[in-house]
Parts: sequence; C-alpha cells; structure tokens
Amino acid sequence: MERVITVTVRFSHGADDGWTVDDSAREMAELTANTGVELVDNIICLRDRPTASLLIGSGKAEELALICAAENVDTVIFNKDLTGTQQRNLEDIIGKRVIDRTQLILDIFARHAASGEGKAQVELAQLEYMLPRLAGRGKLLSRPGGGIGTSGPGETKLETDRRRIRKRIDSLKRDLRDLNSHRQLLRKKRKEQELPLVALVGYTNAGKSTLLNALCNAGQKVQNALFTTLDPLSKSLQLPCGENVVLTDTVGFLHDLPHNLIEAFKATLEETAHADLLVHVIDCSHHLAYEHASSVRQVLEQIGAQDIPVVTALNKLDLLEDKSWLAALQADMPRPVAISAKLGTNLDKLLSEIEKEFKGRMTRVELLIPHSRMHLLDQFYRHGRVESVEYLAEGVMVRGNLPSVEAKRMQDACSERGQ
Ligand SMILES: Nc1nc2c(ncn2[C@@H]2O[C@H](COP(=O)(O)OP(=O)(O)OP(=O)(O)O)[C@@H](O)[C@H]2O)c(=O)[nH]1
Ligand SMILES: [Mg+2]
Repeated sequence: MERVITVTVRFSHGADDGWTVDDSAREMAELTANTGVELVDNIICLRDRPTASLLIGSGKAEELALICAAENVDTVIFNKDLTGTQQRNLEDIIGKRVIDRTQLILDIFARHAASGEGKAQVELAQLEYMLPRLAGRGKLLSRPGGGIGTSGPGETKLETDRRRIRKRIDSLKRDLRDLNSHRQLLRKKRKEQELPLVALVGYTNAGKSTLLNALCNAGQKVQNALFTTLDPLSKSLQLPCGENVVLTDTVGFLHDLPHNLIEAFKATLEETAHADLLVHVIDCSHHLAYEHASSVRQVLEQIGAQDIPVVTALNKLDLLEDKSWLAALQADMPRPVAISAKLGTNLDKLLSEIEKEFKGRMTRVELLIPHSRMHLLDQFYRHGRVESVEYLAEGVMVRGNLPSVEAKRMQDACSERGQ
C-alpha cells in the first residue's frame, strides 16, 4: 500500500476564512481516506509567508526528507498548491514524489468518475493542471510512441509532450461540447413540459444523495467520503400540492475547489445554474457549517447561480446535540428546515417549504373527460393531484390540481371532442 504523509502549511499572512490549521489538517486526512493509501503522518508547518522556491523553508524540507526516509514514505501531499518549480525542488530535497491538494482532489475525482462525460471532465482538468507545470518534467511524461524521432527538426521532447497534451485538451473540449448540446436538448424538453428543476447543492458529504434517495427512492450511492457523487442524477418528485418537479443531485463543493475543476465541470454545474430552486443541504452537526455554507455560496457565484431562490436543509439533525447552534443556523440561513435525511425526519416540512415556490403554478380544475379520451385521466394523475373521480353517463368527472399549462391543454382536449 502506498504510504503517504500530508503536510498542512499555514501562513500567518493571508486570510484563512475561519479555518484553523487543525481543520485543514483534518480535511487533508478526509481527502486521503478512501483513496487506498496509508496515511502515515500529518505534518503541520506554520510560516510567515511562502517561499518562491519551496513554499516552505529549506530546513523544514530537509526535516521532511528525514521523516520520509525513516517512515518509508512514498508520497508527500501538500495542502497548498505548488508551482512546477516548487514541486520539483521539493522532490529533489525530499527524494519522494510530491503532489499538492489539487492533484489529490483530481485523483479522487478520477477514481469516482463513472460516465463518459465525468471521465472526460476529469481528464481535461488533469491535463490543464499539468500543462503549465511541464517544464523540466519531460522525462516523467514520456510515453512510448512519442519519443525522439517522431518530432520535427529542432523540437525538444517537452514541446512534443506539450503539443500532444494540447491536442488532447482540444479533443476533450470538443467531446464535452457535444455532450453539452445533448444536455441542452434535454433541458429544452423539460422546459417545454414546464417541469420545474430543483437542484440539491451543498458541501461534499453533507447528505445530498441521501436526501435524494429519501425523497425519490433513487438508489443513489451514499458513502461517508468526499466526492462520492460526480455525475448529475435527476429524478422526478411529486410535491404534496400535486406539482411535479425534477430533483437533481450533483457534485458536492469544497472550499478552494481547484479552478480547473470548476472550469471542466462547467457543463455539469450548469444544471444547477438553470434550476428554479436550490435546496442547500448543510451538515448542521459540523462545526464548520458556516464556513461550508460560504464556500458553497462562492461556487454558486462562480457558476452564476447566486440569484436562484434557496431553501436551506439543515441536515444530520440526529447528530446535533447543541440546540443553540441549530437556532443560530436557523436564524442565519434562508428558509431553513432542520431535517435528518437518514432517518426521514421533517421531510414533509422540507417539501412544503419547497412547494411554496411552485404553488402559484397550480390551478384547481374540474374536468369532464369523455369516455373516448380516457388517456387524459392518466395524464391528470401523472401531471397533477387528483382529488376525486366520479363516473357519469357522459364521461368521468375529475377534480383536482394541475399546473396551469397542463390544465389549459387538457381542457382544450376535452372540449374538442364535445364540438
Ligand atoms: N447521521 C446522519 N448521517 C447522514 C444524514 N444524511 C447523510 N448522512 C451520512 O452522511 C454521509 C454522506 O452522505 P451522502 O448522501 O453521500 O452525501 P453527499 O452530500 O451526497 O456527498 P458527496 O456526493 O460525496 O458530495 C453518509 O455516510 C450518509 O449516511 C443524516 O441525516 N444523519
Ligand atoms: Mg452524493
């Protein structure tokens, strides 16, 4: 098993948004968990400011070299992003592979990507991360088929690698654009059917997939791990008023989510940006709940979803002991509902809060469906909420609620026959 140590660096210069160094160290441990490595140690390094050549001081780097030799470590993971130069210099001193948090996150994404689109998005993010860091790494990247003799006169190995990577990046972008136009088509279809979209958003591991499963019986994979979900999954959900909405679960957010990743996942995240309502799932038992929420808001801004109405689901209520903490969160978050997705607590309250957003869209109708048009009864059940059905000589009298557009369509269909 690969043995790793994480290095959590904290600079006294620069904002850290309420995170303590221990919080950052814990996050590094959570990120490495479930990646199949053995976490040997977590080294904390406090400094005034970063150094250009090593990020940390050379004394500390040498100390790391000794620890790595003694502990037989294979890889050292830094919690701060490293430049190509810093990474190379650190590897020279420490004598082991050195990666940073972004590479670690990209690795986790690569492990969890299941769909073709997910895989392409991750590969794109990885290559874009790699490209500016190529200098001096030509040897490491060389692959069969691309060696000396295949490139034009005067070209170095590095340039070939660069060119190959750029080509691959272009082709991935093309593939993703195609997939995106398919997604746009689906979105258009949904719009035509007037189905509102409700998107579950939140910090990774907050319980979004658990909530989707609880509300829609979705069978979405749930795990106590970061970034379990990468591919968006949509399920239809009928609200108590009868309105049908589409509920989507998608990739979770993290503070300082690598920029490349957000870029590469733009298409997936766009689903969120097109939602009519966001349900912001927060793990209210986490002591960083506020920090998590503000990271989520930052990502929402980055993808242009900051103006969509939000209902807050304060999840994992069953794990929360301090009720005053809950009261504070309820006072500070928009339209809060405290729930436990796992135990199914207060899901009805959450649904009625969601429903407020769409209630105006439903109309009460009384419809006499002729015998020859019985499929309309089926449609009524599918699109709305039926209150009563009465069998009469001239047809079936249905009373209930329908989305306004649907009501009009059905009334037209019924009266066509009558003329
Ligand atoms: N105790 C408790 N645990 C919960 C609750 N909701 C979710 N969990 C647990 O929290 C962990 C993460 O749940 P997920 O539903 O996978 O979280 P997610 O937000 O989809 O996470 P990612 O897809 O990884 O971003 C799992 O171990 C769940 O069982 C809850 O209400 N109470
Ligand atoms: Mg999930």
